[in-house]
Amino acid sequence: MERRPVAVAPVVRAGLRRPATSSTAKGRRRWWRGVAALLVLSAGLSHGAEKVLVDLDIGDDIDDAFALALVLASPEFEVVGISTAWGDTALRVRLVKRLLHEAGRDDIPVAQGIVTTSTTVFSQARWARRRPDDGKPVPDAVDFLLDNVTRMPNSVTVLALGPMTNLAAARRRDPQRFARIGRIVMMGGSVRRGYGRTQYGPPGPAAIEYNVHADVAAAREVMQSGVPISLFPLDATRVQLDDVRRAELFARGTPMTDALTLLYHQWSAADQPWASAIPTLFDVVPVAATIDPTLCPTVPMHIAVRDDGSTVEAAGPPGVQACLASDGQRVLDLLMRRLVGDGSP
Ligand SMILES: [Ca+2]
Repeated sequence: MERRPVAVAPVVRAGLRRPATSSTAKGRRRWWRGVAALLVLSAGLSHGAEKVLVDLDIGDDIDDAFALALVLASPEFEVVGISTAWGDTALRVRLVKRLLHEAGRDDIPVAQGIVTTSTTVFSQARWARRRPDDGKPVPDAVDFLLDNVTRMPNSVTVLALGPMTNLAAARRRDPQRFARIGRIVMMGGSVRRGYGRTQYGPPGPAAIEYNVHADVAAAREVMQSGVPISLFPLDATRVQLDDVRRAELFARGTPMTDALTLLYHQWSAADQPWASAIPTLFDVVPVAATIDPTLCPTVPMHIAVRDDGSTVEAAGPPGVQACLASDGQRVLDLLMRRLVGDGSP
């Protein structure tokens, strides 16, 4: 199982080294102190999962559902909460709650983001509506974000997998508290490569990417916020879930893979502009790369967000760490191992 490399403090390693004079009482004490320090460190690491808050526009395109499934299947993450972004955020809450229920994770809080006008097809709306509204109050996503980063300053990673409307609103409401976000891992933008139906032809030119285009001002504001940002643009995220992997995943028969199967079929049958049998798992890439950064190495860049939503390299201090090329096959292998190969009945 992949884990983020963890730097063991040199002092502990040094303390563990059995001293040459171990026959002396002093040497034995030092050795046991080293063992004790390692035990304490190990206990800490077992609880050292990365705190993540996932902000996503699940329900339109299908990649958010796969990304959330990967988050939930990965012990590297402690999910602080999930907030819904863009369009009918209340129905997205119902979708997330149903998915969490299927996964046995009703304990994870779900917050509702800002409702916006959206012309994008909510392809998985029927699955979402099957979850009755439980009538429980749903926290506001902006308050939820600010409250969490206040409670856990500089230690929450926000996985931003949709338009950045909620994040920008949080910054406008309270820039000081917003600055306590540990980092933002963002799917968005297009630097040198754009959309395209094949991964084997010449790369398409940079394009205007959906998450940025949906709310250009918000994307610009978040990118310029000074919070550390890892950016995963179209260049790195056009990873397609092929037929062979889909067949194995959909036949797996866990509650989560069953849910993904139904969501996939609603998505692929919907009357939407990206109609295709093959999902492109944009949002899975930033999640996978947070688990294993070697899947999508980043370089420092200065990205300017233009008024039309294009994101271009520009002169200036590097504001983001951007990944421009991912290892798509390894990303898919990670996803499949986590969703299919977990050994559960
Ligand atoms: Ca998304």
